[in-house]
Amino acid sequence: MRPTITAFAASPDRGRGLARDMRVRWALEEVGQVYDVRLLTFAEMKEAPHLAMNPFGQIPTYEDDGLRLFETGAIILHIAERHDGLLPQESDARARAKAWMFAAVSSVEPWILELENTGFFERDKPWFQERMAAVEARLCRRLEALARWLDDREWLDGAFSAGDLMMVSVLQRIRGAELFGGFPGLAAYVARAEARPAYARAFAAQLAVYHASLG
Ligand code: GTB
Repeated sequence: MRPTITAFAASPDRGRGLARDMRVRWALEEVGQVYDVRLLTFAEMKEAPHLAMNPFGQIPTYEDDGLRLFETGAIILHIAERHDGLLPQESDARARAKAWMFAAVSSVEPWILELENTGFFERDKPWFQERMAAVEARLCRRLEALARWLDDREWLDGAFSAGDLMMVSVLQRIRGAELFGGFPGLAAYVARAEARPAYARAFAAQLAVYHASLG
């Protein structure tokens, strides 16, 4: 039985691997699990069958042998628990790798989303410049702490883990932002992760979907 995930039928990121199915594809590739993909239009994401799997009407979801999951953190933790390759065997190291997964989605990603949302939705407000500066400063403090931790480490805690997979997936969202230029260590960390063969296979798979959507 192979798992099925959902993804955009036509991703608004134009195949750049920024939609969140990419991190699930990457995790599945890292552990060598083949999978199927069900592609959804935006309308289908808001219809009852999909809302029964994800109440927020979003992708990705994950189905395997009767289990239905949403939220990439939960999906990737499930994959990592059931296969070798994404979590250390030793229990303390395993707990620390999970801590980095949570750090990615709860201590770093919210500041990145705040930056994006401010840029998208508040640009026309008279207080935009002041707010943007404050949002950037908050994000930079998180990035400085992360860069300090990484220092000359290859990965966050020993071998590459689901913690790195989540953290890199989160950081990719700001790769093009001017402020990320101030963090060459983090850029190199993202590049190291993207050089992994499993990442390349996942990226190619989502890009093929985007190219097919162009008709
Ligand atoms: N917390 C959830 C998780 O981690 O699973 C968030 C899931 C989520 O945000 N899904 C988005 C979605 O379904 C797709 S990835 N959005 C549609 C909707 O809410 O109606 C977010 C995303 C979308 C587009 C780009 N892009 O174009 O660059 C990047 C990321």
